[in-house]
Amino acid sequence: GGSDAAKRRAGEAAADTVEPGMVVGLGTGSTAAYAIEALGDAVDDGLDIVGVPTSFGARQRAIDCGIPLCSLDEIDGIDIVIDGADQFVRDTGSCIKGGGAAHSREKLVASAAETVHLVVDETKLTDALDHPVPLEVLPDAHTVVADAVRSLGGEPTLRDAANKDGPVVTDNGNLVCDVDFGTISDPASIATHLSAVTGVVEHGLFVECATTVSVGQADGVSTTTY
Ligand code: DER
Repeated sequence: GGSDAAKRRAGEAAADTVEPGMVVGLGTGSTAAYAIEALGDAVDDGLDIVGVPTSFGARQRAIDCGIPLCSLDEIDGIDIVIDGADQFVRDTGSCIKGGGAAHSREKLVASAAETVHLVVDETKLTDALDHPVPLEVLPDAHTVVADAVRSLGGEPTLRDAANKDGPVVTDNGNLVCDVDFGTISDPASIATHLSAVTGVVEHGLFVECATTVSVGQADGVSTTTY
């Protein structure tokens, strides 16, 4: 969803904030991809940065764009991570991530980042989160986790792969379960409960995690800092 022009404007606006010498978390998905491309162009023009990819896909994109890379355990923290979202609440900076099945490493990189700059097109904006929440789950645990999330009021669906028989398998070798909670009035409470479910590696509720958001429209971009 969302127009490519709007996604491009958001991604390029975030890339423009990157300073020489920064360590940059590289997000996953089609909106963050525009930021990666813009950073690649800036590196070609002499910008000195190091990227930390949040997924295999982001790593491949960064390699193709010529961005020097390193892993999280080679650096002392991240200056800025630029990443997308499936749904975003502008008032609070909370969002749901995981559409690209990369939310575990995305959340890890975000947790180590000084600035979390989310990039979305306006179709992602909502007043209240009501998008299904992706869970990365240990393969053996998916039926047990399904039962546990039902008792939390969620409706779980194991995420089927598109170009492969069977379920999606993450970069970490786990499965993804999308849980529909309807409208989520208290994201922090659901996040706490999901984190406590045995077998859940990570959930896609990012509660008040954005420090900055760039919202792309067809004819412009607006950036908010929290
Ligand atoms: O998986 C993620 O969290 C991604 O950021 C993703 O959900 C956003 O993807 P998009 O920018 O292609 O909509």
